[in-house]
Parts: sequence; structure tokens; C-alpha cells
Amino acid sequence: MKTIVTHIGMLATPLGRGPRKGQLQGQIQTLRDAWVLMEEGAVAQVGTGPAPGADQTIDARDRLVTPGLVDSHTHLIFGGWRQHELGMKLRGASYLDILAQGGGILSTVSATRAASQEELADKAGKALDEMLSLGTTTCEAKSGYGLDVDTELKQLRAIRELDARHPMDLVPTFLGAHAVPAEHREDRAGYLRLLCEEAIPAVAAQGLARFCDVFCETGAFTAEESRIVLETGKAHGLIPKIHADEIDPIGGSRLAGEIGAVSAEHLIVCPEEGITAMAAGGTAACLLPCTSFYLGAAYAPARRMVEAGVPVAMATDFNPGSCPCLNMQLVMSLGCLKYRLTPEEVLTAVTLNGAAAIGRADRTGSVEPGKWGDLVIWEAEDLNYICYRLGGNLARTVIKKGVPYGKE
Ligand code: IZC
Ligand code: ZN
Repeated sequence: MKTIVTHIGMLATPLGRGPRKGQLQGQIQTLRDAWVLMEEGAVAQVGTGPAPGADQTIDARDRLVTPGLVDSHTHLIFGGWRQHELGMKLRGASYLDILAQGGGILSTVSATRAASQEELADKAGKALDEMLSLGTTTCEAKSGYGLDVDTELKQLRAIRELDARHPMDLVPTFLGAHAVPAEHREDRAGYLRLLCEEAIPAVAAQGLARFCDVFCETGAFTAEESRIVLETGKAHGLIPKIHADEIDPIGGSRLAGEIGAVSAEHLIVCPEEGITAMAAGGTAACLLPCTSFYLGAAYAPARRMVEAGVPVAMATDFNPGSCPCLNMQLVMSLGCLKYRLTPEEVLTAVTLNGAAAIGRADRTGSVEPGKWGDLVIWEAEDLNYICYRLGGNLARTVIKKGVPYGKE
């Protein structure tokens, strides 16, 4: 089956099969009057001018086309929501105050333990439908609301089920070290043993995750505890990722660089030494600007990271607490307005660099022969427009592995 997208007003894409950093982050290819030919779900040819024939033709009518967006950081699978925290926040409680009182992540843990795999997958499937309609064609999904072996595995199996039955491509991450569960409150060492001796070996043996992540934060896990979990994951073939420097700079970004994590996430209060360590260790920064907005926090030093040669990716952080948002278009706008990145740097961050942060840069994140036919036709004539408009949905047709979804 051959599908062609014709009459593309502007085709904007980064190029490559790995992350782009420094000046290269902002260098993208833009073609006018272009077409993209896809065969069996993959890009076969990209050209300009007169287009070849195909079985199915999608006329882009002079609109902008980009690669499908890659949401490289989500807590997709959870029971319940946390709207009851809104009033607490308005009365002055911080994210860590709510967690310390046994709420926050721990209230989502109760709801997730109580839900069946089917209920979790059905709920997340609705989120995936919305994400696809907003232009996201690949996303990472974390466990981390079980905090016991059975529920963590249930979350990861829900991710595997969705990957098989939904057009979205999902990449699973084990986040058993998200918080210390209530039953281990007085026995942190016991919880670390459970993670390292039971959970990680089970996840790895069943092939249920590609990455191992830790919430390295005050009230969650110290840098030393994080190192133990990530080293154990590594020994079992799980690639390290880390939530670092979101609220307090307790050494997460330095650890990320030292152990060669594929990415470090948040980095709102990342110190200069953390940026240096990440550049040396080849660690990508996965920045989450909607979380800064939602927490009323500062914005990560994105420009310093680009200058230091750290590849910058950007994602939603979709979760029921600090960021109940799954709109990558809002991420793009905040990337320009708050990080002061250019639309070109932002495009690379939400496509190729996001794909690299989840080990998918060989298959998606750019429009070039051999990669999946993952494209978005935008209700826009150029890249500036989608960064400049705020808070809506400008994705018109979203194409996943050559199959169009949405309006044509
Ligand atoms: O449920 O609060 N930051 N983990 C670390 C989260 C946010 C998710 C949550
Ligand atoms: Zn997160």
C-alpha cells in the first residue's frame, strides 16, 4: 500500500537518527511545495514539485507538515484523578507538602492498586486518543503508582496491551522508585531491597520495560538511593533515566551524567555542575514546561543546556498531580515563550530529541526515508504559527505509520 501526502506548503523536519545538540538543535530542513511518499507504513521518498502516483493521496492543501510529535515523558497509567488537591494548593500547600501528608502520588497509588488492568488500559486509551488527535504519534509511559511488585507489573502490562491495540507507539519505563509506599514508611531499606531484588528482576525477565527511572527528590529518593536503583536496573539491562532537580537540587543531574543516563527529566533547578556532567555523560535533558506552569515554579535553564551541548527534548509530563495536561502544542508554545528557544529548536525538542530520549530515533522523530510514516498536517502555514497560537489544537490530520486519523 502506497500513500502520498501532496501539496505540502512547508515540510519542516530535523534530520538524523540520533539527538541534535548545540547549534544543530536549531538547524532543521524546510522544503516548500513538497510531497512525502509512504509505503507499508514507512517513508519511502521525500521530494518537491510534481508528485508520483500512489494508492491513496492526501492533499495537504499548502499546509505545514512536521514529523509526528514524540511525548517522551508521561505517567500515562493511573487510577483516579486528584482534583481534590486543587483546593489544598489554593490554600497554600506545596506539591511536597501534599505528598508528605500521604496524598499526592500516594493517593494515586491507592486508586491504581484498586483498578484492574483492563480499567487502567481503558482509561489510558482515552488519553491516547486525545494525544493522537493533538499530534502525538509516539509516547513514553511510566509505571510508578503500584509501589508493590504486582501492581507495578499490572501497570506495565496495561502499557503493553495498549501498545498492541492502539495506533500510538508506546515505550515503557519502570518507575517503582517513585515514592516510598506507606507500608514501608519506617523501612526504606526494605523498599529498596524489594525494588532491587524482586521488582527489577521481574520486570526485566518479563521484558516489560526498556528504561528504569527514579524520582530523585526531597521526600522521595536521595541521590545515593537513586544510584543503587539505577545501577541495579542497568545490571538487568534497563537503561537509566532520572527525575532530577525538579524542586530541590539534591544531585540528580550530576548522577545522570556520571552513570550515563539516556535522559534526565525536569531540571528546573539544575546547577551548572549538573549541566556539565550531563554534557560529558551524553545525557539528554527532557524538559517539562507545563509542569513549571502548573506548579507555579521556575523554568529550566534550557538555553544554557543548548549552549553546553546537552540535547534538549521537551514533553508533557502528563500525570494526575503536577501536570494533568497532554497537549504537546502547549509544550511547544511554552518552549518558545518561557525557555526562549526558537521554533526550530522547539521542533527538534518535541520530535527527534524526544525520540532519542526514549530510544526511538532510528524509527521516528523526523520525516526521512526508512523511518515510520509518522506525520502531522497542521492548520498552519508555517512553524512559527503553531508555537505562536496558545492552548488550542491545530493538528488537522495525524498520520501514524502511513494511516491518516482526523479530518482530511
Ligand atoms: O503523580 O505527582 N513529579 N512524579 C514526580 C509526579 C510528578 C507524578 C505525580
Ligand atoms: Zn514525571
